[in-house]
Amino acid sequence: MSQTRRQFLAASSLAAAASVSPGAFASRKQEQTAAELVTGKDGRMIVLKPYPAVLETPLPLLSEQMLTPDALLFVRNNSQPQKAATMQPVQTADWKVQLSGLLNRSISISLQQLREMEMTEYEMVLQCSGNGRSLFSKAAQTSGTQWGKGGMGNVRFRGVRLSTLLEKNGIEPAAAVRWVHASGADDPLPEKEDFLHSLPFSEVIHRSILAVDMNGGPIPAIHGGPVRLITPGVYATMNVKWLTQLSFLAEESTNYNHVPRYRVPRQPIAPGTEYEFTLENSSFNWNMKTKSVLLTPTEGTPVKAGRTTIKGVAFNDGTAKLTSVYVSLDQGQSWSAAKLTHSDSRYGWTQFQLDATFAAGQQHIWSRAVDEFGRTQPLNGSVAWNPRGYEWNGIDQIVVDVV
Ligand SMILES: Nc1nc2c(c(=O)[nH]1)N[C@H]1C(S)=C(S)[C@@H](COP(=O)(O)O)O[C@H]1N2
Ligand SMILES: [Mo]
Repeated sequence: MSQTRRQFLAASSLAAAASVSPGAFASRKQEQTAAELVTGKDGRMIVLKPYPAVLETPLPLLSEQMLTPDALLFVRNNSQPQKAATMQPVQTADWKVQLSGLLNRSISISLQQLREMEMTEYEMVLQCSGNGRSLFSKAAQTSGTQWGKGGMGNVRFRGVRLSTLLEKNGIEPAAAVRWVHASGADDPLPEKEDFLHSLPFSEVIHRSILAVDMNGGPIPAIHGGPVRLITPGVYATMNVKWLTQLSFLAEESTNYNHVPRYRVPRQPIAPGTEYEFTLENSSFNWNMKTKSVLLTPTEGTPVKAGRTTIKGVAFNDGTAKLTSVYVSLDQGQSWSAAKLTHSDSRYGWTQFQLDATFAAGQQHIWSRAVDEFGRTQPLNGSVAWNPRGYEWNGIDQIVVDVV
């Protein structure tokens, strides 16, 4: 066990009561609510997996506010520290992040040192790259947890910019550095590797932060506290939780969580095609694709005939502003521009809404976002089908019963 992992265990006494061992679920899987699995989570969340915890947010609950409340933020863990099943912060002052690799010197930064440095805050969409995976599976089965559309939220992370951290400590990466390998203090499941991703150095040096706060307080244990590497605009898998190690290297990692997992083929493939992922023939989940998601009405929940307000959210990778979200009530024959409420942050999501009048029967509702680069959503999201079902961004299409 690593030093930091021991610190984590020692520090998490608050969480001890809530922690559950990996094998404990076989017979009572269905009985445990999200609130029982992760102390402080809202009991209305959808439990996709008990351990490591995977919790999805019901869509209507995301429509009620711009910033997603902590208790409703989705959870996705491949592995997690044993005692992390809580929204409590990890009370440890002696947490350390090692910086090593092709640097003029290696150092170890403590949580306390981080907290004393200049901070940057991002309001940003956190979205699992597997969000919407079950929609790909309609074209051909994909592997992995079959997410609906609620593996996303809009939150604020605050922390120290990577560039600031290096400068203030007199650290100079060698010219050969291309990648930053980030890893956390998870306890991997048997036979699995530690969680690690390589991030492109040139892109993250000014954009990424070593975050210590989320939504105004210390990052909750389940969301990766006390220190999480945060890069706004990218898929959430790259936001490594329980950060303990950053290595500055010339080569990209071949850790199993970086290849073959969390990658998509560089060229389109037909649904159902098998694919041997390599670093060369595939891209790691990175900048988020332009996307809109209808939140209310919600599929499966009948609505009353008459006036209704359609609500949803839209976002992209933060490199261009969202210009429009169009809504169609007739399966794409005609489209109306929805009213937009932008976040103050380029990385936050945009809320959209449109008033409509529904007659009794089946009502189709579609939504499509467009940004300043002209990037939008494909009519058939499965043109981007990939074996692990990442990066769904098809035009959102739902049918609701009007009664
Ligand atoms: N250390 C570590 N970081 C991790 C993961 C993990 O399993 N271990 N899962 C990643 C994935 S796939 C996602 S979608 C996000 C989920 O973040 P959240 O649980 O805070 O919503 O964390 C990412 N960071
Ligand atoms: Mo994810």
